[in-house]
Amino acid sequence: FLSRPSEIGVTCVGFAGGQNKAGVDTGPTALIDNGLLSQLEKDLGYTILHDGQTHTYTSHQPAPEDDPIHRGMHNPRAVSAVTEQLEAQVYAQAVEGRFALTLGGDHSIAIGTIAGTARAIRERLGREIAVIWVDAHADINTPESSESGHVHGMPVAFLTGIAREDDLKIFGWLNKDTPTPGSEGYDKLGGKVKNGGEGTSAATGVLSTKKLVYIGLRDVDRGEKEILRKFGIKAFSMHDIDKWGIGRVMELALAHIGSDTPIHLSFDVDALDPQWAPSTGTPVRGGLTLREGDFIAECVAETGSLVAMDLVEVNPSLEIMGADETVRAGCSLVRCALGDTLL
Ligand code: Z70
Ligand code: MN
Ligand code: MN
Ligand code: MN
Repeated sequence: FLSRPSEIGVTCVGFAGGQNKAGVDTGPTALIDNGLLSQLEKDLGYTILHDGQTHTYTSHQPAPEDDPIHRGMHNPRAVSAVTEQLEAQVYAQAVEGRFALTLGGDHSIAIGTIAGTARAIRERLGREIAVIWVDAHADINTPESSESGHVHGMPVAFLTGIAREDDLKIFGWLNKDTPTPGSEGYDKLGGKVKNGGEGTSAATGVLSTKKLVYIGLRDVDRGEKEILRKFGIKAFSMHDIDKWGIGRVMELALAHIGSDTPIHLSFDVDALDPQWAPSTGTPVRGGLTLREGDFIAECVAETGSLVAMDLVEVNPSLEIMGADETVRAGCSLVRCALGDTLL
């Protein structure tokens, strides 16, 4: 139902405000300087549409003194402003049938990319997207469950509607087409009051909790585990990968999504073991090998249903000795997702 896109629309997002370590904003430049876009163009034959900029959206962001902590979140208005702009950019690529590739930046930017892909695919194909979230972390904290206040640990909660925000300056744009919290049948966070069946709760957002699959988890907060259980979200941890092997895990993950479903792949480079990707804000040992990461991307490419990808959390200023290796690993993941290693 999808033809292989011949064009890739690239968006570079130099944003670090979803967490507290400087340098992740230079991730896109490092990936491009390593030759990523020319590899996709020359080796893989894609037409690249890129404005040549790494967007920092500075004119859209409030000054730090105008962005105080809200519900424990750091820089909430800045994250909201950046992701709102990014949503429109990714939408504009995907609605034209281009593959939407976004280079981050910290993972909070997925609020914008996934919302943009979801809107474009709904409009262009009348379909709901699925998301494969590859990460050491679940990034599904609500502002209240978060211990850090970093919004890069919350994007999935906002996208699924598990977390809601009433302040129009903060993610108001994200909720405009979904039910108002507190309205009939919905609780204060926008979750459905009634049981969603099979003993799990339901939420409404731009992404359905049923169309979400995690791979690579190994550092999940207590509150997040509760959320995953409550909403019955499909997750394959490193334990599952050790137990079943990455081949079986990918079969199960793709079976959960179902065939003929447009897929957005959101890949946090910290899913890889620090041996291959040390230059990232929150490295966690016991992760994916580079080959397993590439294999995940290849399997998703093989479905022919991949419409968008994020590559995030590459921070070349951390573990400088390993920065090159981390950047090369990131480039490899993107090339694999675009079919490089398929025969
Ligand atoms: C933790 C939090 C996180 C990435 C760290 C960590 C989240 N659960 N995500 N690094 N990429 O702060 O909510
Ligand atoms: Mn992440
Ligand atoms: Mn992570
Ligand atoms: Mn954090």
